[in-house]
Amino acid sequence: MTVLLVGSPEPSLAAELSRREPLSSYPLPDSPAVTVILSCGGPVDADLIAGLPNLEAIVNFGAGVDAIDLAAARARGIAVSNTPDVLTDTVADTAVGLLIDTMRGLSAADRYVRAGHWPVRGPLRYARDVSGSRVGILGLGRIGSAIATRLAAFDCTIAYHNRRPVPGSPYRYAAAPADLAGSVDVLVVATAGGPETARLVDRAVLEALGPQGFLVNIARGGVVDEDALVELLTNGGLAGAGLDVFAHEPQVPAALLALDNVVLLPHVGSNTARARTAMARLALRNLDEWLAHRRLLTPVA
Ligand code: 8YV
Repeated sequence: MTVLLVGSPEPSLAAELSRREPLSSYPLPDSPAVTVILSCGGPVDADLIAGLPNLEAIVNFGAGVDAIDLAAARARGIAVSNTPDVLTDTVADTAVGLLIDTMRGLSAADRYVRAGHWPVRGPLRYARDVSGSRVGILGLGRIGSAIATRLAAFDCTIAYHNRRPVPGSPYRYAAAPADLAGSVDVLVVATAGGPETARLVDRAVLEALGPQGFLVNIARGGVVDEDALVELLTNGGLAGAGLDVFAHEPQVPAALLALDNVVLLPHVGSNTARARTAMARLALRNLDEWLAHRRLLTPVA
């Protein structure tokens, strides 16, 4: 049985893998031997899946499985696992940090001090309060809920949009993304990526958020119409944005680099030693469970 490694394992996973038998990498001398893929950022597309006639399972390092063609896997009855839960708190912390940085202009203020502007230009213009603000969460899953819990402690008024209302949720449900965007100060994107949510935050949603509104995205760049986002940020159609994810990573639209109302992070949502080690171990536990018992511990629904 051959396990195919797709993508490049980051240090936490590489460290765990170095203690094990080496895995195969593509192109394979013998693709019919492959029964399991270990995916680190993919891509696991329909062509790759079609070229592996005995593929049984795809084990993903990461919660997001948007780099895997789930429809192609499903059509062949191939099982897929991810690494949920172990990164929830870490990603939620990133989201709140990014939101505060964006609304209060902390990174811009840091640049101001470093550039020596303070003694020359004096105090900065006023920023916006996070405490007491109205926050819209797009996607009230595990991570969205953890973000909401944190922001509730800042006395924020929380509303959300989700595929369907979450039973028992204390937060106001908005029937559509544009309704949510139109009723909040900051919209936090926490949905899954992939075809179902592609450009869910389109120009109309961003325009509903409006010149006083902020966008925070810790989900996937493809969930947002990036061209419309850049245009609105550039011409004052949005107050600001905090972005951990982009449509074509690691490329960041050049126009954003010049804007002081934008905070840009290189996809570091889960980037702590604890979270990444836990993700690596959970991915490998899924792999071992499949190899030993044809079962996954954390299958993707
Ligand atoms: C990881 C993530 O950096 O888990 C996810 O879906 O976006 C991040 O936590 C990424 O998946 C690693 O490839």
